[in-house]
Amino acid sequence: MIKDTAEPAVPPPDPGMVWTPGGVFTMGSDSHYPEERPARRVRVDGFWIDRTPVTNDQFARFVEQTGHVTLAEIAPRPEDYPGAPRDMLRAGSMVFTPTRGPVPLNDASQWWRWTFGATWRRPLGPGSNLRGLGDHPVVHVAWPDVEAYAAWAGKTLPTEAEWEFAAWGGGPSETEFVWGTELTPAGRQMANTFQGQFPFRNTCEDGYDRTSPVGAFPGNDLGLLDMIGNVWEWTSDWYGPHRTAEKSSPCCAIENPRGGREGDSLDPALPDIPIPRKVLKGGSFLCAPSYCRRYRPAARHAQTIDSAMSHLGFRCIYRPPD
Ligand SMILES: [Ca+2]
Repeated sequence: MIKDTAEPAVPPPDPGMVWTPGGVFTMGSDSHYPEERPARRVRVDGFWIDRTPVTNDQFARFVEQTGHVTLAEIAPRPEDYPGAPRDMLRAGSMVFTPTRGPVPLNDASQWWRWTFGATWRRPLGPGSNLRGLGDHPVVHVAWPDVEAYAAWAGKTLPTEAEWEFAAWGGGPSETEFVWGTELTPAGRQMANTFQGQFPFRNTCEDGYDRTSPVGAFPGNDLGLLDMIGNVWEWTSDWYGPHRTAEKSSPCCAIENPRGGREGDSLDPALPDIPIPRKVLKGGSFLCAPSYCRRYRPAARHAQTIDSAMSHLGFRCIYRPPD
């Protein structure tokens, strides 16, 4: 039985949150990237979710009230990063930097630049600021920052299943895109993604070369904005392959899955840096047909919990108390 299909009488901590009635949907995909497999029936209980990603204005209020210092503002400790050159152990974050021309698309170091002094307040590094970006999603926030924000707001972070169900608008999940079968139906841009030739020529047919104000694109059936594109969003699930044991049987859906185990989320390619990884969802302004077709609810990405980036933000949920 699905809990909480009807909105509970007790309100969420923030009246602007959107109620997502509990339900069953197809999570994952057998038709796209391997990490999205297998498609399976999943059931989630109802919850409230932020209508938009957390904005710079909202994050500024949190910092003002709590004095929170984000991870990107703190120099990494040498003992946490054995082998890292000392001159790199300064506070900073990863900033997308377009290349001059075509580069191998399997080498993200070509367009990601570790930038000293890049923080949520200075999204492009020293000399940049938040002027005109108050209603854009906050970026350069690592996992401890989003956890601290959620605790302050009396909320929590969604699981991957909750996030994916909400991205579908709590409804059918059978088409490739939330809005149908085409990325740009009748030429209409439905989300902030990347047009042109990645990563050097962004033609900005959607109007934005980096983040966009939340709500610049159409909402889904629940009225949720920017679930797809704009910025990737943190979820609370530890990253791991969707377990085959999780594959649903014909009769039964998997109930409220909570992701993998922390110890299994480490990146096997980096054995010397055992930093666990969470699942990101939704894609960003850097998703492009030629590079990364992750502007779909089933798409997922692994992110080490200490990492902040210029295309990574979050939104919160609130589960009704038992
Ligand atoms: Ca764009």
